[in-house]
Amino acid sequence: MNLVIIEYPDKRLKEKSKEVEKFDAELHALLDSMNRVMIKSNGIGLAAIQVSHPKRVLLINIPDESDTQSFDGLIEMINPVITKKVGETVYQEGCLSVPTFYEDIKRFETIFVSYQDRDGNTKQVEADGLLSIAIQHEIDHLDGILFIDKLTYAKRKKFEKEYKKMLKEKKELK
Ligand code: QAP
Ligand code: CO
Repeated sequence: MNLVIIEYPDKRLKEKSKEVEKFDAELHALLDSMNRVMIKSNGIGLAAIQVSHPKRVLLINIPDESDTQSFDGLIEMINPVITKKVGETVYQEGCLSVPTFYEDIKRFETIFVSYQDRDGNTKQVEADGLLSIAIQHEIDHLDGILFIDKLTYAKRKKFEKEYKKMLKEKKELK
């Protein structure tokens, strides 16, 4: 499967993704292809909607201390649900679908997540730190929400201006 990451302002990023019901070879092929495109793009998280598949599927691969993405660090979550949220934390986020822009976003510090793995087995995880932030960011994608949707009005205006300029410069380079 050859996948392309879609970028803001593509309207498909606002779609609400559908629950996965079949844990079959097609799902496994999607997961494997998503992992390939995420690594190639230097991402640490990717939701299926970002590659035009509106399914409740997300991947996270937080690099270890040596900053290399090891295969054992890969987490695949199907139909994830946050069951408990504790505390508050702020982190400068980015997104493969909003290239070159980063801004501080407030999230829950610790979360408990219930999800299914690629074979449909139900799993539970307690997450904090960067993993917690990444899961919240990716679950937002499944509901059609981007991190820029969480900015204040003034910061969003500034983003739109900067982003338009970046897109124009990118176009002129081609
Ligand atoms: C989501 O984000 C995330 O602008 C994953 O030019 C964000 O992988 C999880 C990226 C913050 C946890 C904390 C962004 C790559 C990658 C860019 C990403 C870019 C190239 C973003
Ligand atoms: Co994102």
